[in-house]
Amino acid sequence: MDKITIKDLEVFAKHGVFPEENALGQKFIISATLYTDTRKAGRTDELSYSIHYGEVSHLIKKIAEENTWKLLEKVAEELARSILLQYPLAKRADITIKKPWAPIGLPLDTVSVEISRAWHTAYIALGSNMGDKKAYLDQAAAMLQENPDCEVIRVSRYLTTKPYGGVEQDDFLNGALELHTLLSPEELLDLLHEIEQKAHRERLVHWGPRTLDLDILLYDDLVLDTPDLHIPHAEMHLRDFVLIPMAEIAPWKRHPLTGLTVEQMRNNLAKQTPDHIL
Ligand code: PH2
Ligand code: MG
Ligand code: MG
Repeated sequence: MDKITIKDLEVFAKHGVFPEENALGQKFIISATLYTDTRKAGRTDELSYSIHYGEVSHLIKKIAEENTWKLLEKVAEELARSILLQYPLAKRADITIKKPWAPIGLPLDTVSVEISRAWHTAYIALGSNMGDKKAYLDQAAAMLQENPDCEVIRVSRYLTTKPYGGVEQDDFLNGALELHTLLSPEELLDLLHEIEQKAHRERLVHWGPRTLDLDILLYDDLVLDTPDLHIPHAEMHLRDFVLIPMAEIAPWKRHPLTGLTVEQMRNNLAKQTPDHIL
């Protein structure tokens, strides 16, 4: 992607672990690279199609000077987040923050922290088979939208489905949504668990009845397997109650391991097994 770079902006601020740093202040040197598509601005010569680097420079100075944090990590994180939230055209922000006068007592040039932060696209499966199922799914979408680091882009229609997986239980209401988020996969999982908890979900029977189940299906084209988290969702290609709502919002989206589109996975599954849709 194209880049807009602010290099070595000098500010005077009070960040630091030592109390004298917070009292006296010192010089910080900040660079920011914003990833954005400049094509339209390039073709039209219209600033409104791009990001005003002057404005961003002043935003960086303001945030750095009006706050006092201990860590360069924190300053960098806050700068990246503010830029990504305030400038929708910025898809990714790389921030470097250097301290040339760090009170270390050794002959070094600078100490610095460099981070890269971005908007990510995730697809989430929604399910409920207890109580007011529609209200639980609606509430989940609303709570995601309310989170400042998340933006719900599209929500599928909901469909009533027979339980899949052998446990004798009530029918489900299922759906899927597309989310833009600044959260990491682990943070997103924590947020989904928090929302499930607020829906009074109790984990009694594995795969048993639930007021609300929120699963990460895809996160960009990431492949990630940890004890707590499997992305892409290991069974998404086997679940019509996932693929049908997904086919409504992103039929062209490819599974990062098999290369199959949602539409193709849906058609393959339909050939193999009778569906669970009621
Ligand atoms: N979720 C399960 C197990 N079985 N069946 C349907 N129809 N819908 C679900 O969301 C569902 C399921 C485990 O998460
Ligand atoms: Mg599930
Ligand atoms: Mg789950």
